[in-house]
Amino acid sequence: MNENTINTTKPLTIAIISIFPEIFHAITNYGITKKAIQKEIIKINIVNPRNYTNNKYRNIDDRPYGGGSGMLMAAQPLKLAIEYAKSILGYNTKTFYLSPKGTKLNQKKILILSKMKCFILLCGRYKGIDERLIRNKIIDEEISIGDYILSGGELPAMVLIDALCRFIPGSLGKEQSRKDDSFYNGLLECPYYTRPKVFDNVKVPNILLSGNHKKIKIWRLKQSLGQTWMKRPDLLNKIILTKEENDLLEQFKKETVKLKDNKTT
Ligand code: 4H7
Repeated sequence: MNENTINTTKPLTIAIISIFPEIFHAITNYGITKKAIQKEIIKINIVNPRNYTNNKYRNIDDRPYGGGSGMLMAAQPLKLAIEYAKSILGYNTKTFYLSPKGTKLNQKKILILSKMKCFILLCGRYKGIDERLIRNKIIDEEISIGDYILSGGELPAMVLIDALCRFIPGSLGKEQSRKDDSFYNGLLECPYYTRPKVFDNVKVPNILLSGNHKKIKIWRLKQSLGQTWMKRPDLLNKIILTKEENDLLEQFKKETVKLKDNKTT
């Protein structure tokens, strides 16, 4: 696309079902996610299911059948909130439920989501939701952001949206490139340094001060491969390295062994 081309792509619209709409100020008011909204790259609609309760006190929680501690989110107000979101976004819009039982979110899934036109995120609170929303397929998919327990689905929803924003063309400025992101090419990022040249007796690697951009690029790729090998070797099994990348990694390994030897002797 050049500057004469009109970008007719519509914003990716995300409806969020949550009883705490203000929490989302964290992404609507700060940083790259705020910019993405201002530039109409993404659009966020928050629906509070409390507005769909039918009791005087606007209670959304209720006791679980069979007893036990804690409360559940009742099915009816959540169903109505989802239906309202669908009346705006379209009746075939998919609904994702952020839950510890979901399939684990990763960069590949984020890429798939970033190409969608719209979707609904349901944020659970209390002990979660009435199981019939899942059994009746009102929820299309359960997504987890990792194996740990949180008190609500709002943070996972924001994690998902933040990661997704980085994938949509136009959301990142010139200074932040998606290509530099860890995982973009399946590798971790290279180390970065800024001023001063010496900090706590540690000098910035000479190559970065050399001004030789071709060499710097190769050094960064080598470090990127090395970081991945040292910190997340499992990631290397998922990608195929070129001959050049393989050679660079071998060089890195040799140098690292040398460093280790120096330390111990
Ligand atoms: C759905 C069902 C997501 C949402 C249950 C959500 C972790 C993740 C929640 C629960 C989440 C994740 C209710 C289970 C409170 C734990 C103490 C909200 N936690 N909860 N219980 N990993 N919590 O993506």
